[in-house]
This record gives sequence, structure tokens and C-alpha cells, in this order.
Amino acid sequence: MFKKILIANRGEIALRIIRTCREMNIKTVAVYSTADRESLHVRFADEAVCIGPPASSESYLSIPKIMAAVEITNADAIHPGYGFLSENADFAEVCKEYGIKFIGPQPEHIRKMGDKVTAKETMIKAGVPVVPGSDGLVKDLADGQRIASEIGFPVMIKATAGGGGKGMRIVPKAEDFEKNWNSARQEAKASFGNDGIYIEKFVEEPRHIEFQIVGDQFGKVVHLSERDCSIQRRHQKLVEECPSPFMTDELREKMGAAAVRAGEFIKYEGVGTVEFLVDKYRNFYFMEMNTRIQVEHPVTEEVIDHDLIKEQIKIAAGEPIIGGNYLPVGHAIECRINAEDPFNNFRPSPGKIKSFHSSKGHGVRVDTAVYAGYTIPPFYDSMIAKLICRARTREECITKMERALDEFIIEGIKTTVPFHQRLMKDPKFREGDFNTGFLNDFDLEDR
Ligand code: MV4
Repeated sequence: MFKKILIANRGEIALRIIRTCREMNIKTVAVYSTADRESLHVRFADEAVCIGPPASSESYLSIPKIMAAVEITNADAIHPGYGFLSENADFAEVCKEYGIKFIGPQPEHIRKMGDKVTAKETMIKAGVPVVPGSDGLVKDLADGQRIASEIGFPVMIKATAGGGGKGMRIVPKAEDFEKNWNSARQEAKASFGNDGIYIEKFVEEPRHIEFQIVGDQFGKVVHLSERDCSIQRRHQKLVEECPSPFMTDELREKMGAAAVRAGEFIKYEGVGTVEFLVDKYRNFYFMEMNTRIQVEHPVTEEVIDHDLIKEQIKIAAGEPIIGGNYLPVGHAIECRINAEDPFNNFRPSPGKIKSFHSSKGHGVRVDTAVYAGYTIPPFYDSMIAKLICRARTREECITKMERALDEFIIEGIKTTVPFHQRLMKDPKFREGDFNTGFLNDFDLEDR
């Protein structure tokens, strides 16, 4: 087992990883930028190293700075958390060269899944369903127009380097193709330095349902059930839950088997997420694979009663997986509390937190690194807390979430708490009748 883990991250996930390390009797090293001197991850780690100025590019994203911190503290492993360097194949490679264990998959897994066309081709070979579309990259405009007509409109133009909706366009009909082709390519070039494009049939009103998988170093892969992440705004998830209200035993069986096949085919090592689009007929299609621990992992932890960070560390240390797939017991929902003003287009609202009283009680979990008197710096993500509720049924879980939201006090900044309070009362949400388009026509003021 590792003796000392350096956490190449900040905020709630850094704290989350420190907690598990303490339970496993592993020493921890925090790294921090000058904007994060007062952060809890710095106080709770055994050691802390300042790695530079606030800009991520000169601190949390700087491979040389992180490797220097590893060297002076003698850490034997790095946990990258989510975001920052967590899906950087070059970083995983550098760790390998230094003989430091990167707690995550192999560099080739990250590289393969990071390129969407390669990921899709790999999934086809693994026998995982994908959205019908172009056979790999599209050569040029004429090729694209021909392929789109063959597939049939509406189609979706996607960037192979994409993710988070960048370089992605819906094309309703043939006459709209050229302008969308040009703007998607431009955006992809500007965002990723890669204008490789592929085309898919547009799946109408899809749900986003993802499967948590775990693979060990011996080729064994199991799934830990799904999370429904359909409640999103501009490709930012706001609420996640397990089970999905749309799930059936039969669909879980089929999607779970496909997710496991995906992992087995690439000999995936570590925790990962296979994302699917699911249409109203319950057809499902591979969308992307995330090769990191995700923000919403607590939803799964609550319904399967396992610590996923502990699983990550054990697998990285070479321990085998015991047992089979896990099915959810009860229901869990996570609301992301962001320092944003939901009444003002979710505009970021950094600043000093004057008072902070976190929700508590049976079945309530709050993952956060903020506290009363803390100043949220403007340089990073606006998520300041995750409120996770667990109960026996979805109905009880929503009711508990309403109670927990009502007792959450955060003063001094604007937060997304009022948004969640309104969502929990929404009849369509309560019925489980929603898809990824739900928030497009959701009005906060309308109640
Ligand atoms: C799609 C789609 C419909 N049809 N692909 C959005 C992010 C990117 N990873 C893939 N996305 C989508 N791909 C086809 N062929 C609809 C979306 C999509 C979406 C997917 C999941 C969650 C929220 C979404 C919001 C808008 C569009």
C-alpha cells in the first residue's frame, strides 16, 4: 500500500481524498496556489506545498510544479481528483517515468477515450451500441453533406476533441449544414487546436444516464449501477441521482453489461464512467467515457455503501476486485450548490461567506471545503458544496432534500439553493418525467 499520496487538486474533492487516506493510514500532501492559502485541504493534509500563483495554468495544471512537490515530499502516488490534470494522458505518462503511481487508468486509456472518434470506434469493436453516424472523421464539407443526407436530418456535428458541448452543433435540415459545419470546425480549432469532426444522427430528447465501472489490474471489470444526470444547464450538471427514475431491471441489465464490456475490452484499470444517451424507447447509445473519479460519485457511494476513493486507491495498489456488480439499495440525489445567482443567468458570485450552516441529520451528507469567513476566489470552479440525500424511496429522498435545502444557510454570496428548492417542487421532476432539455424551458420565477 502507498505510504504518502499527493493530491493534485483543491476544494471539496481534495478534502474528500484526504479523509479516505486518513482512514487508510496513508499520509497526505496538499498542493495549493497562493489563492488557496486559507483552504481546508491545506489545513487537513499532513503536509502542504505552495505551487504557484492563482492561475491554474501556473499551479494546479503545471506538471513541473506538481512533480517538484512530489519530489520534495517523497510521495509515492498522486491522486488527481477531477478536472485539472485528471484526464491528461501526458501527466499520467510523466508519473510513470518518475515511478510515481498515478491513481487512475493507464495513459493509453485516457488517450483513447479523450479522442471521441477513437473512443467510438473502440466501442463498436467492443460491441457497445453507438449512435448511427459517419464512419470516423469526415473529410470535408461535401463528404459531410453526403453523409448527413444518408443518415437523415436532423444530425449532430461533433468535434472529435470535444466534450462539454464545445464544437457541437445540431443541424435540423440540409440547408443548415454548411454554416454549422463551418462554425463547429472553427470552435473546435479554437478550443482544442483540433478541427476533426464526425457526424451522428440527432437523438431527440435524450436522457443522460451513466454507469460507474471499476476495473482491476487483472482484467476484471464490474459495474456499480447508473446515475441519471439529465438535469443539466449548458452542459453543467446540477442534479444527479441513482436509481434513474427511467431505469428498469431489464434496462440496467443490458446497459450494465454494455458498460462492463466497454471496460473489459480496453482492460480498463480504476474507476471510470461510461456515459450513454437513452431515447424515449429506451434505446441506449455510448456517448463518452470519463476516465476519472467524478463530481457525482457520492450518489453511487450512498446507494451501494462503498467508498469509491478507497476502491481507487486499492486498485492502484494492485488489489483485485472481489465479487460482482452492485445494485442500488434505496435512493440518492445530489444537488450541486454553486456560488452563482440562479436569478441572474447563473452568473458566478464569488466573495466572502458571512455565515455557513450546513444541513445535517439522518440521510444527509454535505461534501464541501468552505466555511463561515471563507472567501471564494474567482479563479476556479463555482461549485462550493454537494448536498447528497439518501432515503428508501425517491419520494422520501426528494422530501428529505427539500428539508435539507431549507436548513442550508449560506450568507454573503448568491447560491443555487433557490434553484434546487424550486426544482424539488416541480411536478415533472417529481414524476421523473425529464430529459436533457428539461431546464431549457424551466422558469425560476414561475411558481
Ligand atoms: C448528442 C445529443 C443528441 N444526439 N448526440 C452533449 C455533450 C456531448 N458530450 C454530447 N451531447 C449530446 N450528444 C446525439 N447524437 C445530445 C447531446 C446533449 C446532451 C447530452 C447529455 C446531457 C445533456 C445534453 C444537453 C444537450 C445535448
